[in-house]
Amino acid sequence: MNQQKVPEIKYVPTTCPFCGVGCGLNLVVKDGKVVGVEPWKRSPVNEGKLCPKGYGCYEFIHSPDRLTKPLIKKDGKFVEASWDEALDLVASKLKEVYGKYGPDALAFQVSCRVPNEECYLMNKLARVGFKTNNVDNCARICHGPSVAGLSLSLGSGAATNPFADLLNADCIFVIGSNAMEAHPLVGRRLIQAKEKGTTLIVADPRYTLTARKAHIYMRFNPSTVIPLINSMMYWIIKEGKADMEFIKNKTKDFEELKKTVEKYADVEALTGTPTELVKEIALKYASAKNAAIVYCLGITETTSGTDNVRSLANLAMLTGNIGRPGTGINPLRGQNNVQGACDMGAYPNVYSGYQKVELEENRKKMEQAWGVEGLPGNYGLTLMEQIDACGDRVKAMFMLGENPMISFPDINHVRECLSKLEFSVVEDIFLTETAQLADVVLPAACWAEKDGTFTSGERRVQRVRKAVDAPGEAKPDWEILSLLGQKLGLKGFDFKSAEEVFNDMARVTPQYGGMTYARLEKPEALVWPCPTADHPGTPILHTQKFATADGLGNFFGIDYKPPAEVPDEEYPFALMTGRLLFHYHSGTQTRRSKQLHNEVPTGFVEISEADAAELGIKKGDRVLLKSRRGEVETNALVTKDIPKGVLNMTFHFRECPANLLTNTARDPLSKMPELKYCAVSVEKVKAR
Ligand SMILES: Nc1nc2c(c(=O)[nH]1)N[C@H]1C(S)=C(S)[C@@H](COP(=O)(O)OP(=O)(O)OC[C@H]3O[C@@H](n4cnc5c(=O)[nH]c(N)nc54)[C@H](O)[C@@H]3O)O[C@H]1N2
Ligand SMILES: Nc1nc2c(c(=O)[nH]1)N[C@H]1C(S)=C(S)[C@@H](COP(=O)(O)OP(=O)(O)OC[C@H]3O[C@@H](n4cnc5c(=O)[nH]c(N)nc54)[C@H](O)[C@@H]3O)O[C@H]1N2
Ligand code: SF4
Ligand SMILES: [Mo]
Repeated sequence: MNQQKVPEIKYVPTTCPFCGVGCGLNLVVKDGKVVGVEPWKRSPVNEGKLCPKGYGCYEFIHSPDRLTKPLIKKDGKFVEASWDEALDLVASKLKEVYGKYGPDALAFQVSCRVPNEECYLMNKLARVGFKTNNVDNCARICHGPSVAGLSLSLGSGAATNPFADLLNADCIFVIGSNAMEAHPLVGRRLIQAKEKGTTLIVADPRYTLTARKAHIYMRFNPSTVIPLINSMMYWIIKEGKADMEFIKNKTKDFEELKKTVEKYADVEALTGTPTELVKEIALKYASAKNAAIVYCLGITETTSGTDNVRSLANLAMLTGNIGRPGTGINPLRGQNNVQGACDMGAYPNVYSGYQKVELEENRKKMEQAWGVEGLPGNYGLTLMEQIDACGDRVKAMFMLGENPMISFPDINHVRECLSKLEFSVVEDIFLTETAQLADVVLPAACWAEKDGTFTSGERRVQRVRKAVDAPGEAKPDWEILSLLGQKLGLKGFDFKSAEEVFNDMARVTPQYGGMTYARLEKPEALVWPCPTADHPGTPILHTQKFATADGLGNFFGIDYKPPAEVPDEEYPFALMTGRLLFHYHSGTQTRRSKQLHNEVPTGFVEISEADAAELGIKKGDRVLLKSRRGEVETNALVTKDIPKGVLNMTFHFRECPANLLTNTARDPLSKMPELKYCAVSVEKVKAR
């Protein structure tokens, strides 16, 4: 009898590379290729369940158009180069710019898609190699206002409670989050809680998939969060539902809040929400024994982002809903490793662990640990400031796993700025729209081809494991940065593994100080803060007191400000932008998945039935959108789900990119651009 050879199949447990929920999964490896995804049931985050992106996450790995060799642009065309040649060029050009213009002429943009080890090394390279704090990540245009706002209110910018803890809530208030599409495995927790008897309230300008799951849905006009929350707080105080004991013992400046919200009894004219409904929801939230707030970009991505976040912190503190199971204020962090990128010090004012660069003791500590002198104490340039400063203050830029030519506001402006640089490097897994503009492109290994850790939105630090080899000569980002550090002649860059980088990071980062790869092996991993080797980790924050200097939570009286650009005669619609279940950001990965592409092959704009009727637009018609910054042609989707006067688009599709239209105006505190609101016009494209 012929013995048939059974192909060897390997299952490699790892963490999903898409959103900040941090689902665990198994990559199925056969003949050196990832051929599928299987549930990893022991993960306490998703218990073996995945969303469509999780199931489709392996399909781009072996794409024929992965970058496989370093590329150098010569006479306007990319030419393949050896690693030595490419890294020598990058090292010499960065040094030349540094020598000619000084440290602030260099800028570093760090991905939230790559493991902690790689974010940490980029922060180290910028600071040790070039003495600059111009290092930032895309949290700036995501939950930057959460980091800023929650730090001001509570002393720490992170989510307060674990996702599974939503099952302990009696009431959950979801605002500006479409969790069913953007964080589906948190969406699952919302549904589980509802089945257990929790009241689910969803507030959103659009009747989203998440809103459809709610007991009570509250529609309000885009960018009117502050009057809405102030009004809720007015009714809570008026009806005697404020938790005066909590306020007295754990907070300060309540009087300032009380005085401010007195002006907001009735806000219907501004928000479009009936006062009776605002009052009903406020009292439901305040009367629950344990109530949790879940929010996302509908709160943060505006010029009042930090104020919106502080308003939500006000609401939680007013009702004593913080520091216990089933309570808290939970920003759903977006990218798989956006929490980590911030933790790792890929931020212009802090080293890893949020150690402020302005404090001399922190600089001394890092100088000693890293074996350097003269670390700078200034606040470096933020993501969008780096773009604006191109050609002026900034002469060279290093973009690691960022695709601003699709994902930053006002793409025409981004292109113009990037073209003014004397030198630019992009390190990515594909030749993106941004990479095409670079002088040097470095090919990176993707998450399935390297070791590392991602920190999810609940501060859970989980392992990423190498399942297959990278294509061609692509290398893990940590290895590329280590080699570059060595080319630059820097000490402390001779790493042989991702684990060595992790250990280098953990010894200077208090919240990660007690973590090792060995300790992260268990399925539940570890949740920071975990300062010592025997510390079990900290799933819930602020249980005794707040993380502020005096231990008290800060109330702020916050007044409404309109968005930077409002509809007028020429541009009569408000444009909101966001996501779809099946696609992820600039689409480099999800658009290469057959399964996901078949679900939604291209973009569209949502328009209300009333507006569509007035403009003679029908479903599927081609329409042209214009703003003060650009124009985009796309398909119309006529729907009941959005209010009149409002349009909604996703930004995933390069053939109809929403960010040609969006506004770069920024929140003064967090420097967040107004991605969720700008004025546009829309017209039907006449058949040619
Ligand atoms: N499928 C998929 N999932 C993702 C991503 C992805 O690209 N695709 N990206 C990940 C990332 S990085 C992030 S940050 C998250 C984002 O997750 P979400 O923030 O949940 O996603 P968005 O689609 O941007 O939607 C935000 C919600 O805010 C609402 N909104 C818009 N304007 C306003 C407003 O003025 N006020 C209020 N209250 N609400 C408003 C929108 O109607 C929408 O329902 O998703 C993560 N998950
Ligand atoms: N209009 C509008 N614009 C938005 C938003 C919105 O709601 N509306 N949301 C904003 C938000 S919240 C975010 S987070 C940003 C996201 O913006 P980006 O971070 O620019 O988006 P991604 O597509 O996730 O791109 C990251 C890049 O990383 C690359 N990459 C993936 N894995 C690796 C790796 O292992 N190594 C390397 N070197 N590269 C890798 C991908 O190929 C991709 O080119 O977009 C923002 N832009
Ligand atoms: S919910 Fe997020 S982490 Fe989980 S499978 Fe979907 S994209 Fe991946
Ligand atoms: Mo994000």
